[in-house]
Amino acid sequence: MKFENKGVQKFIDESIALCAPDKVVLIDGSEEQLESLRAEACSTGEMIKLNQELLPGCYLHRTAVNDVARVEGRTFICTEKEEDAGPTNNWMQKDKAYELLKGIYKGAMKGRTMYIIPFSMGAVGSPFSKIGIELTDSIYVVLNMAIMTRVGQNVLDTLGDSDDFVRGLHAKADLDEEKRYICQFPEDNTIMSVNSGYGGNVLLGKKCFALRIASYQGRKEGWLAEHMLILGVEKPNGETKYIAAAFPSACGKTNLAMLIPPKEFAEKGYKVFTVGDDIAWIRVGADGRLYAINPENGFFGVAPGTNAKSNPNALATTRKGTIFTNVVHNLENNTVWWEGLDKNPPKKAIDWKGNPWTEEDRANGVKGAHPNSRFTAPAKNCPCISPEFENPQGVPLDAIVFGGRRAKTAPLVYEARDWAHGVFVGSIMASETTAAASGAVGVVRRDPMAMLPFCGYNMGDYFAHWLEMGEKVTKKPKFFNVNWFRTDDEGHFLWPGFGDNLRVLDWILKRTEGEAEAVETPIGYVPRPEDIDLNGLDMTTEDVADLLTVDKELWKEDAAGIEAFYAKFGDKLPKALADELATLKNNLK
Ligand code: OXD
Ligand code: MN
Repeated sequence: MKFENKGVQKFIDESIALCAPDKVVLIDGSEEQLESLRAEACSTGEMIKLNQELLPGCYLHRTAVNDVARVEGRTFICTEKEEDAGPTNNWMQKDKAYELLKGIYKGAMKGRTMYIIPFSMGAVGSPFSKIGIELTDSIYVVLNMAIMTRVGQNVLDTLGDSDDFVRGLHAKADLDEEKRYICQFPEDNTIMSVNSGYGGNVLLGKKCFALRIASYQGRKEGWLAEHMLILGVEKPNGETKYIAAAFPSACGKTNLAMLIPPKEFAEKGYKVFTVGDDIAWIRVGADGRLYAINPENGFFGVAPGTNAKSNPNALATTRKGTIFTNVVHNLENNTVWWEGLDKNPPKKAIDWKGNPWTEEDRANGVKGAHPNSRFTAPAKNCPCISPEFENPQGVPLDAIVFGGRRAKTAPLVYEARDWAHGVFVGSIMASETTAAASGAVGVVRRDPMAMLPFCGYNMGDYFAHWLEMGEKVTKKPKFFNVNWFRTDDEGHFLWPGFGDNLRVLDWILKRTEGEAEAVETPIGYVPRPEDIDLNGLDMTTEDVADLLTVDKELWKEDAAGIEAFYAKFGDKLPKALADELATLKNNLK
């Protein structure tokens, strides 16, 4: 196969020589080609075509049972020097990693087809966008990438003879867990992923490129790649303000991005629009404001718990052109089901492992869908997709929000004093482990900016990069921290969450406009209870007061935890953050 771009040619030739596929196919982005691949995947059992009347264009796929989630323990940042990966990443020396991986990839595509996927993260040709080429031996990967990214010949045309593209090589190999590696080589714009077929490990545009490689590129080039949703709030006066928000995995990012305003807010004229649910690329505009795009073109969302109440927009998004992975196959009407979809699990069904899912299984609490089962759905299906979704210049940010899952420590919302304090607030983000995960309950896991598993370089340098960005932003957004998960002493959530989170976003936006009150506390500005609009909510200002308290003793404990966490970074910890910690401790005296 001939390519005009010499770098592309070299990458493909070398990968073919290494993996030895029987056949090589270029993905041109045409519907005819994708349709023939869907048919081929159905003929081999790799996918199941679902009821085309109820779910047009939808398919079901099951991964191997040992291959159902991202594997952080087998994810590596491969650089020349260990210091450049930093204390929070797994590191492999890059030449050693290439050598190890080449042994595993050798001949891995014998008897298989290699697909060449040229893809763009961000609208093709946008100044924010970046190009990648993923080589894979999986039709499932091709079809998912065609939903999650912009794929096809026009991407190669846009690349021209530039060498600025990310090289991604994925081989399923034997799905051997012991030889599963997800390796990022940020210094070489290269990703190698082998022995997995699970989305987060193999859709290389997502976590591997758009976060790990892109965060490294962003540092070099002066921008930010963040694990953030982007949403627009249209206010009753018709103006739309944009918020980017970072939360650790499984804290409801997709739900917040697709929020349905409470009735009283909708009646006043509030509307919420989704720009992105997982990743934001953020640059400084000519006017000194921050602008963000969502580099993805679809949603790779967790299915269980998604329903007509929790997230009707996400559910509607999955009703056509969607690939479901590891959910229940409802044999009654050839559709899909998952825990939390509704109260009517199908009587005739196949579980995510491919076995009959019986009445007895259900009675014994055996789950039909894997807890990390997913939908891959086109963004354009989303009823509340932002009219600015394709805007090549991105949307201007008025607020940056961080959040975590804290039972007591963090109040419902607080505002940082300035940029450096905002970076501090992001850097101390944390969640407490819940009973749902294995291991001890209530253990604090620090996850700075929700980037712990996704930062492609030393996190101390990442903090410094955030601080430096502030110097270039002359019209700064404000920073906030939210916590939807505060509980009473019996462990009941104190805040209703979901659509009612708009009541908190409303205070946030009013603060950015200088239109809402707050009181200063040792940790930052907190609203007075009466500043949160409770109209239509069965809660009193006293209830909200409970959500807004800042307990100095708990914060003293937290400050000690932050100090221990910061110690990991040694002299890479920026002085500005050490100063912020000192200020916090002083404020708590
Ligand atoms: C995701 C994650 O899949 O953050 O988006 O784990
Ligand atoms: Mn994510």
